[in-house]
Amino acid sequence: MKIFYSEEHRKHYPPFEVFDGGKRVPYYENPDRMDKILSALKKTDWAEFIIPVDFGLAPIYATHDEGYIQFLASAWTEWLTSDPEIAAAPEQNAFLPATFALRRMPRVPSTLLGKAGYYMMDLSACIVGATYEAALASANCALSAAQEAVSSQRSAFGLCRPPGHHAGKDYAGGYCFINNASVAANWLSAKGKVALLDIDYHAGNGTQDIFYERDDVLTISIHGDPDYEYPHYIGFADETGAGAGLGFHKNFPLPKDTDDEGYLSALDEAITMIKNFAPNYLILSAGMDTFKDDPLGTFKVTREGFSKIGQKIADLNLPTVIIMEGGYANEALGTNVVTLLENFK
Ligand code: OKP
Ligand code: ZN
Repeated sequence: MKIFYSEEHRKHYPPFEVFDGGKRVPYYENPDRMDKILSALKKTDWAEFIIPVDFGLAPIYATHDEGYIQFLASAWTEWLTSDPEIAAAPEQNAFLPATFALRRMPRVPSTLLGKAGYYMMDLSACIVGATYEAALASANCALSAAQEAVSSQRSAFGLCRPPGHHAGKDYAGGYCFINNASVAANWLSAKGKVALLDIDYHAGNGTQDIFYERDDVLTISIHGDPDYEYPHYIGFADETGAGAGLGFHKNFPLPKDTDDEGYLSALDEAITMIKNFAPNYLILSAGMDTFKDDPLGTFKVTREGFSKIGQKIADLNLPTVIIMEGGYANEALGTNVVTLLENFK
């Protein structure tokens, strides 16, 4: 299987994130995640690593707001040049807002800090010097995997970091800056009919936002109920699309402690919906944080569970663009990714 991967992510490693209750903790979404996945893939006899092609900014702007992307591109440098304390110790710092635009007031602020609270939904998507370049390279991994699916009509893997599914049209959040899966899905939607299935533990709010009014891309997310879980405000069962897109979005909010059996029964329903939609391509937002030992999840999915999940999705028999999202149980992450991917090779 062709695996699109770039080393650009490595320097996007903020020295902290602001966690629940305002606690400063080490960055969960760290480069070690990729090392664990790489080393597990390298032990197989089917992983073929390829450096992604640069698709330029056009497919990014086709999915995201221009002002938002320009904010991502310049925020760190503006921050650094605005404060000598930051400039003196850039590696100990990361850029975050301290205010948030209450219920998205419509005026885009003119200042850096105003923009930050407008374009960011939480305190986990820290911006550092390497963030923008890493986010672009990550999107190029997704786009390259999509292009490979078109030309070979086989499945391909975008080993993306940073992840993407929490990034909306004009906001960052949940370790995500550019919505890799959505950028790829939008690009792919010009080549055929696309369904996007998000199996990350957290609701794919960004993907939901981007495709909510569209009927040409079916989006489905299976996740911890936002009633108790991040992102808290979106991902409920009654959110099913709007306008032309009504009926083309589906959320499966699941209870705490969901095990293989509970997960697989929701997945069966999702798969039936995808079959009825009859797409030419599938994008799979593959987060492994449903795993029983994940520090950010409450589900109890096992390694055998990932094998069955992969099998059921692969049985759709569609060229599938698998996009890496979350997964923070680093010691098991490599094995879990290989277990899922094996079904698509
Ligand atoms: C990103 B992805 C939970 C705090 C959550 C952000 C989580 C982002 C998850 N108590 N902080 O979907 O894996
Ligand atoms: Zn997640």
